[in-house]
Amino acid sequence: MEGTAVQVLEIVPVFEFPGVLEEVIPYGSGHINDTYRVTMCEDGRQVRYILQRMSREVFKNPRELMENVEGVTAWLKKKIVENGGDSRRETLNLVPTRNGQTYHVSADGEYWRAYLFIEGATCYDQVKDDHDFYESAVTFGNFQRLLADYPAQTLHETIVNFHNTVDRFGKFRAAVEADVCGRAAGVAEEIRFVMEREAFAHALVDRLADGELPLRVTHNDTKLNNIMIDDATGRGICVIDLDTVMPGLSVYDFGDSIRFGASTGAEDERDLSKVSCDLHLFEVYTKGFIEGCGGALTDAELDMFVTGARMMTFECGMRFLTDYLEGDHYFKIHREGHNLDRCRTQFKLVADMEAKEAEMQAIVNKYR
Ligand code: ADP
Ligand code: GN1
Ligand code: MG
Repeated sequence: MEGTAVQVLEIVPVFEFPGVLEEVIPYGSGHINDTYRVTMCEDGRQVRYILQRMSREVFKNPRELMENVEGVTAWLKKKIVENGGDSRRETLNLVPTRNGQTYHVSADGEYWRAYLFIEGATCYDQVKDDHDFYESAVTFGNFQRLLADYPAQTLHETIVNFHNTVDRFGKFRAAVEADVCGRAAGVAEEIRFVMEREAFAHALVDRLADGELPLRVTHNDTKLNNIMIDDATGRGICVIDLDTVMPGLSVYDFGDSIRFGASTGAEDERDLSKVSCDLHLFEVYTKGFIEGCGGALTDAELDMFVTGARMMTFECGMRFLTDYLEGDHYFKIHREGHNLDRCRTQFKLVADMEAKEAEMQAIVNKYR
């Protein structure tokens, strides 16, 4: 079997999914893992699960990654139960393998895991109304609060220097210099955009280093499609995609949500005239996130919210461009130039946020 890709259908029987298999389909629009939705027929009713092949390109130490997921989900479950919530819907629940493991290593060396499928809730790729975005903000803020006293020293750093924008800048520069695909000449304008902002790349990292900004347990990937909104109540119910829960800055979580959700266009929109930072959505999210964090934020953190939004957008654009230069090995792409399209929307947003900085700060000041 070594060297041959193991098919998803061979993996289904490994996990504790009672009943008879009805269907397995690729699912969701994440850029990292291979996600499938499994439907079983159990006692005449359909029961669904999420089955994922974790990206080996991205997660170099899947065992440690799974230790984090186990630890964080168990912690959240305990808190949810204490608060009288429904722990089968308000946090991810790992489904074990038939021999009691939380993940499976297939013959081709891939790592697999399964979760209960959260029913009656939706992951949105774009904001459809203010209310959903507000709910996502409260839920992400609340998530940070629930993890405030998590034993951070037990968390593995699943991706080292994940939001170290200075380190990202260095890797970007190396990718430009190596130019392994010969693509650099075609993106001179985008490269210049990054180079002009070398000093900016330090704005958060330096404040973390000098102790001005506190290190917290954060999600680090707070885009709108990493949260589930209840179809019946419209409430944010569950934060998903826990692969990057690590010590980080509160403004990373705030900023990444703005980057994705407050944009008037999709992350990969090719018509850049459709892409800008919507100040109304920025306000909606700011209000919700501050409420969700429940007074835990310091003045220094609130001072950095606007920078956080710009930084996460800049960093993500730089990451997409790095991946484009290196031949698209990190983010999944679905068309030629996809990572370049994504990079361009991010840089359009960064420029827009630079122009709107004073207005954005005034909004943060209104809710602090
Ligand atoms: P990636 O790291 O590739 O983004 P995610 O863990 O975010 O992977 O999963 C991809 C998508 O699968 C999500 O955006 C969501 O639509 C769906 N998904 C993941 N977990 C669940 C779940 N437990 N219940 C329902 N849908 C889920
Ligand atoms: C990836 O896994 P997913 O699709 O939710 C990436 C994020 C980026 C995002 C850009 C582990 O998120 O850091 O911000 O794409 N996740 C990882 O859309 O690198
Ligand atoms: Mg995701």
